Order: sequence, then C-alpha cells, then structure tokens
Amino acid sequence: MPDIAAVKAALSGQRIETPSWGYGNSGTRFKVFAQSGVPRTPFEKLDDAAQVHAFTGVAPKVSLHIPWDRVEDYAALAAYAKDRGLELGAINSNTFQDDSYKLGSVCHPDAKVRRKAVDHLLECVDIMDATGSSDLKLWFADGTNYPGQDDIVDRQDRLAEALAEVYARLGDDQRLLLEYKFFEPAFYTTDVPDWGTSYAHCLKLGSKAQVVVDTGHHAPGTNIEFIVAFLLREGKLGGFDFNSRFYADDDLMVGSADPFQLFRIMHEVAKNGGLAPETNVAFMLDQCHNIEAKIPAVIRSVMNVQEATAKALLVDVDALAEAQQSGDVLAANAVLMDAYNTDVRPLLREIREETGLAPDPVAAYAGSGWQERITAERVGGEQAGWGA
Ligand code: AOS
Ligand code: ZN
Ligand code: ZN
Repeated sequence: MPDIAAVKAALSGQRIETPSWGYGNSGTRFKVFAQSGVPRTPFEKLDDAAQVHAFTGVAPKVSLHIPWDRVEDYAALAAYAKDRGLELGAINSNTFQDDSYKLGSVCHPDAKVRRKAVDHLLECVDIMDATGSSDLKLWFADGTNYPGQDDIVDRQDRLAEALAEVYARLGDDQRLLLEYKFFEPAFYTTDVPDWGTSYAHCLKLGSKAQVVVDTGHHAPGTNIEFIVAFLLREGKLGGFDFNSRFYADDDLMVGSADPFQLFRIMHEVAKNGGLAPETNVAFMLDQCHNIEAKIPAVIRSVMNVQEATAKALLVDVDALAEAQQSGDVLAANAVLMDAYNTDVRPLLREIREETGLAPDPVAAYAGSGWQERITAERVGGEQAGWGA
C-alpha cells in the first residue's frame, strides 16, 4: 500500500503554474463577456495570482504571454512577483496576432517575416533573462488552409532553422518547450500538429528542448496518457498545458469534463517519476474563464489537478505490478479503479490544515473580501489577449 506520509509530501511539494491570461477578460470568437474587477495591468494579474497561491499553497508560479504582458521593466515585474511570494514562470511567445503572420510565422515563405518572428522569440529569451524564467513555451499557429498553398517540407525546414537559432540563444538553465496542436487556426496542414513532430524537432535540437502536452490539443479518443508515458520514458516531457477538452481546444477548467482522463495522465506521471523535482515537468494551466468568476475558477482548477494527483499517488503500484505480471487483467484494472474511486478531498483538506491553510480554498477565497475589493477598485480591466 502507498505510504501516506510520502503521498502527503508529494502533494505538498507539487507546484502548479497559473497563466496570466486566465485572470483577464476572455471569450470565444463570438463574444467576450467582460467581468468587473479584472486586472488592468500585468502587475494586477500577479495580485490575483497571489490570491490563488495564498489559498492553495501550491501555485507560486505565473506564466506570462508576450506581448499581452509587455512591461517596461521585466526585472521590476519579477521583483513585484517575489514580494507577493510568487515567481515568473514560462514565457509564452505570440506569433499569431500580427497581420504579417497571415501565412505563418517561423514557417512563412518570406524570410523577412521569419526574421521578425525569430526576433520576437529571441526577445522572449531576453525577457526570461530579466525575469529569471527558465522556460520558453512555443506554440505556433503556422499551417496552411488549402492543398498546394505552400510546400510542407520547406515549411519544416524553416521551422527547424528558426528553432535552432532560438535554441542556440538559450542559457544553461533555460529550456525550450514546444507545444503541438492538431488543428486550428490552419485547417489543412498544421506545422506542429502532433507530439511526434514536436518530439522529432526537440530530439534534433538537444536536451534543452522538450515537448509540451496541452491536454486540449488532441483528437477525440486520443490516448493522452500513452503520449505522456512515452515522452517521460524518453526524458522529453517538458510539461503540461492543462485544460479541459470537450469540443475542441476549449481551454476550460482542467478536470471538469473528464476527471478520469486527468487521473490516467497523472497516474503515468506519478508512476514514471514525473513528480520528482529533478524531472522538471512543468504543471501549467492554459485556461481562460469566460462565463465563470476567474480567480475561484483558477483555484478550482489547481484543486482538480491536486485531486487527480492524489488519486494517482494512491495507486497500489506493487499490487498493480503483481496483477500485470500474472496477467490478471481484472485485478490490474481494479487497482486503478480503487484509487480513482477514493475520495481524496479529506486528505487534501488535512494537508492544507497541516500547512496552515484553510481546508476549503474556494470558500476561504469567497470569504476573503478580495473579489469585492477588486470589483470596487479596478475599473476598465483589459482583455486577456484572445479576442483583443
Ligand atoms: C494555443 O492553442 C496554445 O494552447 C497556446 O498555449 C497559447 O499560447 C495559449 O493558449 C494562450 O492562450
Ligand atoms: Zn496551450
Ligand atoms: Zn490551446
């Protein structure tokens, strides 16, 4: 049976990174429903992230998106974060909201556009130097809409060349995380459509390049936990962009529509060393909150990841190995289901109380007065970036 003290230590040691854009206004391509009290600056996004960390105790890192989080002085932003018990996490590049990227960014047929895109990526590494961030997260909207629009292989060559230039600029403690997405916004070819393409590029680049698994970026029925297990085995799992996927890349709360999938993913992570700090898997959220209150939604998402992790840690791996070895299919499956069906909320409440936190972070936030305060004080909150 799992050792409860070790389970507790793993849970209190887990770090979940929240996205700056999850705190701002966002929406679908049809409508942004603006909320009152949303942050007007990247500094205010950090103020909200600090609330999430204060009530969960496991969310000290915040990912930034450039240029959505552009500021004059990034070192000052990092210092502001530090004063609130936070640190700046992954720097997300943005090569998808400029007219010049209509035919792509790093894969664009015109070398001048590629230069502009790579310069932006290099600027993101400069920002990492200033913020102390170790991860550059790259997602490319590049692709084509029509057969014949551009040459598939030439585009791969351009991608490889751009990545190599950025890779060469990374410092010793920095890494490049390459995200994949099987469609959208390009609907015929996508230049990094799947984990295999991302893996192949990362493998060529070297040990400082790893794959990011965004849980929303797969076709229905894809066995994401297989991808996770494979990448961990190869030392190429850099991290997650957690969210839910029910229709497409819906970017809603992780673990909300399919908590069993999240459990299966976290089981592979836990079983294959992915929770060990030295494996350096970044557990990031990539979500927006369009119709629900944002800060409690981020808190709920952090808790969903914690609950899936707790269940994964409760898997009796010895019993599982024994059942697998003896070919007892039903017993092996039952070991996983027993862990999944355990109510881990009392355990998590206990851990929080032992570390001086309120047992129910959502209720504690609701009673804190923060939401009322920002609603009164902040007028004219900005868009998260999407739909801006
Ligand atoms: C886009 O679909 C990707 O998930 C990226 O991670 C993107 O930069 C992020 O969603 C920002 O909202
Ligand atoms: Zn993502
Ligand atoms: Zn996405």
